[in-house]
Amino acid sequence: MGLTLAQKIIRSHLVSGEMKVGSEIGLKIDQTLTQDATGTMAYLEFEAMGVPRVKTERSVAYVDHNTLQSGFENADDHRFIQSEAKKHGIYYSRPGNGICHQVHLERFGIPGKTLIGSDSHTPTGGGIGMLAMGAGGLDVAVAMGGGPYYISMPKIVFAELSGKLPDWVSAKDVILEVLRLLTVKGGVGKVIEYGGEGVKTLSVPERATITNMGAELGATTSIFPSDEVTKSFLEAQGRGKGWLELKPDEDAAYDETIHIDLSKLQPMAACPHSPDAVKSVGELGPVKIDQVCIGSCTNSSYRDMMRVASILKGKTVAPNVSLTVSPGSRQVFHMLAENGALADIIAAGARVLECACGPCIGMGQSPNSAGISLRTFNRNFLGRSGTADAQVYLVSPETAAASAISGILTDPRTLGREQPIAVPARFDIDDNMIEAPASPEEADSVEILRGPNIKDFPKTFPLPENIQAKALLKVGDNITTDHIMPAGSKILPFRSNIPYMSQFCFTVCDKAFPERCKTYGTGVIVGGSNYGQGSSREHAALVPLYLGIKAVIAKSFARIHCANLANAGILPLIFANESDYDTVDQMDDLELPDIRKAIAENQKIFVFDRTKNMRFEVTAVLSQRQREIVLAGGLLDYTREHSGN
Ligand code: MIC
Ligand code: SF4
Repeated sequence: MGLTLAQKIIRSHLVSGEMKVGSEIGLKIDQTLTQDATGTMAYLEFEAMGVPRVKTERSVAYVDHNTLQSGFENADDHRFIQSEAKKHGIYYSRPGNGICHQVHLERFGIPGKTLIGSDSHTPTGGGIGMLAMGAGGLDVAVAMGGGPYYISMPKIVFAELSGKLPDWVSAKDVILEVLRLLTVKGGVGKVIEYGGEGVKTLSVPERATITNMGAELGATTSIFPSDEVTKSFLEAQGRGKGWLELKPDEDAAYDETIHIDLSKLQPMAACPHSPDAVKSVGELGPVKIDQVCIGSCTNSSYRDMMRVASILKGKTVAPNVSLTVSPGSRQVFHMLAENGALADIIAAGARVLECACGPCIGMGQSPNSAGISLRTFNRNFLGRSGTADAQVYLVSPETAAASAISGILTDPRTLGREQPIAVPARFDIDDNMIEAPASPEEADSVEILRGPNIKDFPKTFPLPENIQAKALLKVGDNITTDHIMPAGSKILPFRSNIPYMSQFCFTVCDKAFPERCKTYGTGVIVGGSNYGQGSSREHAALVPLYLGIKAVIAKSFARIHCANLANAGILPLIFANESDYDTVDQMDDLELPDIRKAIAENQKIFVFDRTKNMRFEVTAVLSQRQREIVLAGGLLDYTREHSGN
């Protein structure tokens, strides 16, 4: 039996385990990336491991998230990351050079290689045929040190594309359709592998929009074949040498198949507050809007920006709308400036922002009270924009630009004939904002610049013999890491200061949660299905660790967060019978007797609810390796124990 494309890359990088769906496999990692909001912690962890120089083929540190410098913290962290990169053999993409995923695709990605990044949208690299996955900072630190990255062997879903997109319908509408079909948990444990005749009609940036937002499906990653289209993209980036053809075997067997006829798609929008609450723009009708934000790692390529510029040309943004535009990279930004498209964007009244994540992560541009914001981004979780009662819709650049002019949600197909936007034969190539690391000889003399904002890693504990704690919080389904550890301009600068961050933990759901944790000292969280979906931020595990959380009992977990919990030494447990979720209440007294023994010996685990006088069974979502990690008190302790440091 033949292999799918993802299976071929897995096989060529397999260092441990068996390629049997659901079993843990270890993969050799060729490239890593970090961004600044997760990077500070990842480099502290890398330092703690004591490896002097990265062992990957290429590691890159980007600064793109925390770019609003309203105090010393972010600037200090940038300098810290810059010095870490220089010392340890990592390329450093300076602030202003662009969003990690966009720049990595342009300048570093290579078909057939493995990439992990401390950001959940790392699968953007699947647009050029990489096996690219989001991971917690600690896992990225281990990979930088030459260690494998562990995942459960995924199922492979064949997403067969046929036809060609109609005018004004674009890649964003494709992935919104996939989200409508599969939902935010439909991709858990799966790789979405695109194929079929429709693939060749999509450019690399369009493919990257689709793989980027595969993160919202909860998928391990998404991947496109590497074909002639990939080759021309890499050649236009002056990197044609890295190209190789990659496709599945003729007789590859897939676990599931979905079909999408591109020619039948229409402009779509994900409604508040979930990326899978998808409706067609036509169905939603002329919703009056207050803000439009164009950019983010999903939709900020040269192609997208040129499309936006062509729609805005000669028009003015509606008086009721504030329009922001953030190009994805300095390469894109510079090309828009050179060819005059930027002038069209400025003349229309757009508020042009630097090439960074910006409003996508609540770094400024929060909408007005109860404001309706259309965004070309990938997440519209409650409160993420920085305005608690804002209503965020996720749309394509075409829909966003058309609506910015009309002031109401507008189907771009009303704009007349679409002019094609060609992928340039040559992009503007200039890596002057990417700093190379010091040579191994010079590395010793590089001083690490550490600001006062950097506080210690939270204290870890080996798994105790017994856990006795209250259920300090009970939450429902699809809890995101933005609920657990909110982001935004006020909190993000403190990513290396866990004690400070702890006062915001879960406050989106329950303002009193951090205080309650302090009062009781230890606790357990009870969650619904897909607990921890969304970002890769390990802070959503490290902060609960700091607050004394010993276990999370949920109906199911999102992949990256589940790994982050284990890495932090917190037990991820699932209800053996989901109906038991209904019987446990917040503040019930729970007991997990002999839990250390049960984890070590892989025995059945029972939780005693002393308040209800009942017991229920749970299962630990842990591989044998992760059991040892949790017993040791987390991945750092485990790594130290195993390396003898
Ligand atoms: C996000 O989009 O939520 C982020 C901010 O990029 C996160 C990483 C982080 O929290 O720093 C992600 O997607 O992993
Ligand atoms: Fe940045 Fe938004 Fe992309 Fe996250 S989703 S990497 S915040 S642009």
